Amino acid sequence: MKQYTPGNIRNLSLLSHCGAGKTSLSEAVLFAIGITTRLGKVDDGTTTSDYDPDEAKRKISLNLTLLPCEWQGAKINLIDTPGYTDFVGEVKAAIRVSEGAVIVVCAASGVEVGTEQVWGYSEEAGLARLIFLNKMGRENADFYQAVEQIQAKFGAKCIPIRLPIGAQSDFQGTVDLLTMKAYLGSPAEEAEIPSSVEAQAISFREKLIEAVAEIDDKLIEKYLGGEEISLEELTDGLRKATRTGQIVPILVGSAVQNIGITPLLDAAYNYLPSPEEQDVAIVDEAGAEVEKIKPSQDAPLAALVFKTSADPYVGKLTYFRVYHGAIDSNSQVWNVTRGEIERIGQLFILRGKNQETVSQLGAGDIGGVAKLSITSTGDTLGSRDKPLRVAHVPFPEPIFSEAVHPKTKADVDKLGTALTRLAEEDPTLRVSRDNDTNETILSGLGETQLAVAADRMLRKFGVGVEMATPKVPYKETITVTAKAEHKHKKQSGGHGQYGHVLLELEPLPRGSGHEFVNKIVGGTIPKNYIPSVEKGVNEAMIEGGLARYPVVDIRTKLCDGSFHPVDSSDICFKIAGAQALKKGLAQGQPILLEPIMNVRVRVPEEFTGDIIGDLNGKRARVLGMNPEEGTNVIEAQAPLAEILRYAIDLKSITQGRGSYTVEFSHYEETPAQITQKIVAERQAEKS
Ligand SMILES: Nc1nc2c(ncn2[C@@H]2O[C@H](COP(=O)(O)OP(=O)(O)OP(=O)(O)O)[C@@H](O)[C@H]2O)c(=O)[nH]1
Ligand SMILES: [Mg+2]
Repeated sequence: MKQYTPGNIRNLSLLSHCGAGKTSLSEAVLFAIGITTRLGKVDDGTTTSDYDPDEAKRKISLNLTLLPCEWQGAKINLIDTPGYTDFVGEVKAAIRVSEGAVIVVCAASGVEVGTEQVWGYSEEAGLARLIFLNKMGRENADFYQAVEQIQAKFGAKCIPIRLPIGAQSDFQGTVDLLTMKAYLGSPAEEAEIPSSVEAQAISFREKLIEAVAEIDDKLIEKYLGGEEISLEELTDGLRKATRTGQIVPILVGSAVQNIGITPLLDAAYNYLPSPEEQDVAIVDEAGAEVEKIKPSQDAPLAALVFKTSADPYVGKLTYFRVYHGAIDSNSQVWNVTRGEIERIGQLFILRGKNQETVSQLGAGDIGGVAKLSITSTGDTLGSRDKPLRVAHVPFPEPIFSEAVHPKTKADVDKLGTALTRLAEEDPTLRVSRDNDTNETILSGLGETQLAVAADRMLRKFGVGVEMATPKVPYKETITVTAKAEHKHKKQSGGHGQYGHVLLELEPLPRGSGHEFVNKIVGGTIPKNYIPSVEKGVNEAMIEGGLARYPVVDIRTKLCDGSFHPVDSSDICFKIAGAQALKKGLAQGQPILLEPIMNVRVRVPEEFTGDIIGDLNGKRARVLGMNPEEGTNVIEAQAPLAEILRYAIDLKSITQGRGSYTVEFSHYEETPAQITQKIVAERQAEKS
């Protein structure tokens, strides 16, 4: 591909509810332009976009895919994204590097949960938008009903610029409301507008002209004066209004029938903004905006790394978008985020999995490079002389965790590397180690994402794992003060053993941990043995007597004891300390403590009752509710044990309309009934 100026590029994300047809649409684009010679199918796993074996297997997109193509002499960097909500990290990355979006809506299903979500994300990011009503040939497809619904949800600014000719099995083509020409079949042939849609076409064209005129003072005068508005004026007006988000043009077609595809490219080229029209926000280390600059090719580099993929055979692949300046193959750049030099090898553009080498990529363009050594997702590549930093992708925080259990000994050894690589590829995945439960925890956004991660670990790194709900890190403590004594004494010929301690255990407030206090006076236990007593106590605290969980929130006072001048030793006092503690814990009316989490659930208002009902069933305390723009934010505290799989429950209660965050708050006493159950389980585990 040749070099493109910022004004001659369109970076464009395809966004939708899952399954509305983004991948099929991108496949149709490549076919319509002649980049591919046969139209691949999602259901056969033969599309350019869903090339990942896991995508072909599941028949859904899991990654963002770059699909650049040339149209009207401009480069359109089409980015296909996944619709399934677990993979919203990829959607956010695609949006971050785009100026425009096509919101794909199924003409039969209309606006769905995911449509509203991506509408919200693209609005937040300030993207100019087009809407494509896809699947017009499908059963139940109804263009006019879908348009009505879109306008009800997103406003009257969403306005058709094309109408369908026929629908469902009779879907034949589209009418261009700007030129008032009809196009039939695939490849499309120009025709007269059929009489069946003529009246609709006239009426919708009128609505379109009115909407465009309203935004432009000169045009409104003409319009009200009854003057004809020319095609050029209409196109210009529509371009301005679309770029500022005052109008969102609606187009129509069918990806699998290859109808309405090139008009969509025309609209993207004509109406959506180029990188040249978008000032680049430069941020400081903390991500706060410091200035806005006009993008220019002949300037210091600022490029954002928005994705990294790790393949054991191909190696590490870095995807970046240039905002300012240009980047050259076989050069050196300054990694502004890390303050280090990075060596750049051969640059390329990616189309699906195919790479095409290029010598340079300039402002506004998107490309890839292999085997970078220090750079990861979110970093800015720049110049050392004038380091400029651009904002990171706003990735969501992980909310759903599972414990990862390697299947074999060999898998244990390779697990760490595989998990690190996976987390490098997907910034919404996080790996941690729970030292209380001794489990390796993988956290992400949902069950499917973690299941895909497990598949990838096996396929890419040969590591077999099983995923399980993580164990709850319970703790133990006492509720009353207790005294305990232990004398460790043995006489087995020759040298004897002697250590004797008297402890007093006191309960402390939650979160205090453990305090050891030495109250020995007058040398009843010589000073040099005190650390041994403490060591014994500490070791015994690791497993409490109730259910073998760590003991916390107590003060252990070493009050008295005795020693033997010959038989006493460090080890004897350690044993005495440990044994005394165990006795003391048993007498202190021990209880089990469980972690309590702060939960913030955001749902549309109508689900508030169901959410609270469900939370109550999960032993949660609802602390408050705050209405926020048609949604309700419910704040609650709930035991971790009850909300380990909340992501799944929330999805099913709200059909995916809810979201939540969760963080550790504090430990609390576990109710007696539940304690009994856990104690019984732990006993069964041991035997
Ligand atoms: N009838 C009909 N089916 C379509 C059309 N476009 C896509 N489909 C079908 O809809 C299903 C989903 O299509 P995809 O292209 O995978 O949709 P997607 O939006 O990429 O899905 P995700 O990546 O999972 O979000 C597939 O079975 C397609 O064959 C269309 O225009 N007409
Ligand atoms: Mg897809």
